[in-house]
This record gives sequence, structure tokens and C-alpha cells, in this order.
Amino acid sequence: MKKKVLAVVLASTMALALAACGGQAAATSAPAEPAAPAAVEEAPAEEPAPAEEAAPAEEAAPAEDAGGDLISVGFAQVGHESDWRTASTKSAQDVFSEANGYNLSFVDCDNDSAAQLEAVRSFIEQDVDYIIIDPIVSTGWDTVLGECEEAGIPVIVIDRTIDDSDKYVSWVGSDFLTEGKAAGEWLKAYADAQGIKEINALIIQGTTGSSAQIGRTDGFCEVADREGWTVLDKQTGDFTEAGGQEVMESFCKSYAGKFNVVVCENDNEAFGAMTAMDNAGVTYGPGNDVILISYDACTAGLKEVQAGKITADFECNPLAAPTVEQVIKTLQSGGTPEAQILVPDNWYALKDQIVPFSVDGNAMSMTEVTDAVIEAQY
Ligand code: GZL
Repeated sequence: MKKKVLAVVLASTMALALAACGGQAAATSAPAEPAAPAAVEEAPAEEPAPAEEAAPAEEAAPAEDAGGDLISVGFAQVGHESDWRTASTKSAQDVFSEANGYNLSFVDCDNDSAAQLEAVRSFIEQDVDYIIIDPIVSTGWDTVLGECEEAGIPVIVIDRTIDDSDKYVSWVGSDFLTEGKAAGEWLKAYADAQGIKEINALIIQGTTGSSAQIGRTDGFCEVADREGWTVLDKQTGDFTEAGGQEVMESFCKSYAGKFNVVVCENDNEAFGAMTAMDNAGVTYGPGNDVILISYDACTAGLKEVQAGKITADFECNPLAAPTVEQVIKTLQSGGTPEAQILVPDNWYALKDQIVPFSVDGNAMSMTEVTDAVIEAQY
């Protein structure tokens, strides 16, 4: 039977990243605990229950398997590059706790695809019951997924997609292409409402080859091409604040005075771009030189919307773990889970920046950023 030791394998930076990002998950969860040191630890007797929502451990029926043992889950996480990632990790650690009936083997793959494949193979060696993968990039997966299949270990993919293999049970995540189209269609509607005739955009992309980057870029650029906008340049900021700042510093030099829109493919890149624009004397946000568009809509991102810095923020919901647990419970009971499960995303702006728009003929609603909305965010 699978091991009973809670194996938490974390890069030492994981503890720093969690502490630095604040790691505040949804308002219903306790503030992120500093991550466990890189070691194998006995599962704590009592997992701290989230501040609200979950019933105390004794009431929540543990997920144990038929033999009364804990269910072992291996999770190969992208890394610790953003606030979004911190929330995603905490969601999984909250759900797949020993109090809930699980042994979680967690590996922070530090944005390294080779390390991620190695982590999946380590889970096969551990003979875990289930493997969860958030794939750093969308290709290079068929061989190792074939090994999981041969080992009889079901794989659940979350968040980003795997595009060169279907050897997994379910995918749980967001529609990145729709996120990109929503940003483009909102910009079209907002620019029309503001009487802005010309769009000259710069795009700070996410990690090259990740489905989140591909979908957001393709979706936004589909609208840009249709509307005849100019996309002056696209470069990857790798979903990090440092990357966003570095790319924006270069853009401010190369395209000084030539751009009026900056699209950052996540909030942490937007934070870096804001620093670079501040240093270059470029103003951004409603009523300023540049319309700043971002994705993720994490708590810190919505605070920048409220501060009049980010003009509109397009959410990508990081809290997939509860849905993944339902997939596992379906499998445990001999059922067949859905192959694709979309988690809902919302679009955010201040009241004056909310304009009606549609995506592929579907009317979109936007959420006004208020203190209460920020308090409830992840
Ligand atoms: C998107 C997710 C992306 C986020 C970034 O689903 O994979 O990776 O947008 C994160 O913040 O780094």
C-alpha cells in the first residue's frame, strides 16, 4: 500500500516565495503557512482547517481508499513564479491534506520541464494512487504519460494543457483563448467609448510555449488583426515580475512615445512593467498615456486596478484543487469523470472602465473592483 508519510519535497525558495508572495489564498482560507522545509515530514496530527468553509476534520469524511488507507497523490507543480502559482499550490495543499485523507507528494519544478518529467517518474516509483500535473509547457509529454498508463496510475492535468498526448483522465482549468479574446474585445469596446482611434500595443508574454501564453496571445492578436491594430512587439517576461520589468525597460527604450497599450500576460509581469514605466516617466491607467491590461486578477492585481494602475484585469481561476478532488472521488467510486472541466473566470475593472462587450457572440459581464471583491479574491 502506498506510503503513509506526508512527503513534501519543496525547493528551499518555495518557502521564500510563499512568504514573499504572502500566499494569501481565497479569503476563506487561512493565510499561507510558510512552506515546509525541503524534507520528508510526518504528516502533522491536525492540518489547520481553512479559516472558513471546510468543516472541522472530524466532520469531513476523509477520502480514504477501500482499504481504509490514505490516498497518495503526487503533484508536479510548475514552480513558484507568481501570486497565481502560490494560490494554486495552497489550494492543492489545503485539499490534499492528511486530515482530508491524502498523502500529498508535492514537487515545485521551478519552471524546469526536465525536472517536471523527473518528478512524474518519481511518483511512478513511489507507486502513488494518482498523479496531478500542471505542465510547464504543452509538449514533450507522451512518453512519460505512457509510463504512468503502464504503471496503472491515473493522471489529472490542471491549469495549462498538454497538446501532444491524451494519456490522462481529465483536464481541469480555464479557457486561455477566451481570456485573450476577452481582453481584446474589451479593449475594442473601451477604445471606442473613449474615442481612441489608434491602438499601438506592446505584449509582455507568459512562459513561451505554455498554453496560457499561447491562448492569451492568440486570443488578443485575433482581435488586433481583425481591428487593424498595431502590435509593435511581443516578448516573454516568463510570468515573473522581474521578467516584466526587464522587458518593459527595453520596450520603453525601443518604442518611446509610440505605444498606448501594454498587455501583460499575468499580474506579476504587470507589477514589473509598472516599475519600468514609472522609471521611464510613462503614465498608465485610466486617463493616462497607456492602457495597462493584465491577466490572473490575483488579490494584488485587483488592488492595482482599484489604485487606477491596471485598467482591466482578466482572471484565471487558480483554485482547481476542489474540482480535482471530485475527479478523484469519481474514480475512487468506479465512475468516469468528465474529460474536460472548465473553471469559471471573471473580468475586472473600476466602474468607469466597465463597458459592454461580447466574445464570439456571447455577452460578457465585468465585475466592478471594490473592497469586498478584493477581500474575497484569491
Ligand atoms: C495560467 C497559469 C499562469 C498564470 C501565471 O493558468 O498557468 O502561470 O497566468 C502563472 O501567473 O505563472
